[in-house]
Amino acid sequence: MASKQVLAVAAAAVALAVLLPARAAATEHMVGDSNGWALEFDYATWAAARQFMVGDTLVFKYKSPDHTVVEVGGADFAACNKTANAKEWSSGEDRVALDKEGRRWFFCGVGNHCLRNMKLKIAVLAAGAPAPEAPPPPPPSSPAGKVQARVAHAVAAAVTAAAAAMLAL
Ligand SMILES: [Cu+2]
Repeated sequence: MASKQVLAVAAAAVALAVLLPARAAATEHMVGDSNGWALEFDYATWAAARQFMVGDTLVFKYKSPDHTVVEVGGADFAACNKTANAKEWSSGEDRVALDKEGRRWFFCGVGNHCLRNMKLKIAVLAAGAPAPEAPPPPPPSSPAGKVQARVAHAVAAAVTAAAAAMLAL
């Protein structure tokens, strides 16, 4: 029956799509997450929990003109020194493309906000940089391993069915 064959092919396609690892896409980093770009937030800890890659984007969200985003070099960052030629964003939703590898330093250019810790330092990794090693698959005796084995078995069955269906067409 043709509809059965179509179902088998569809099932195999779905199973394969589920199992194929998602390709890492460019990430949009909302600086400070729901806190946005604000005073009294620990951006060092926020940044330490993330990986920034070439092609990603930083989004600084805040109420303009309460804050701004200034980009400087490392020494000026450490000293909260807004240099005359520093790049400064002030839209309230500033998008900064991470278009090159290396360190980037940002702080708020308003008042003493930089001294009040409104500053962000990140390291941008090359787009092709290897991701951290994935943990080894759990042994088949663990519940997760059993589920994995069952899924693999179902996929194998679906693929076999699909192949048989295609041969029969
Ligand atoms: Cu500010």
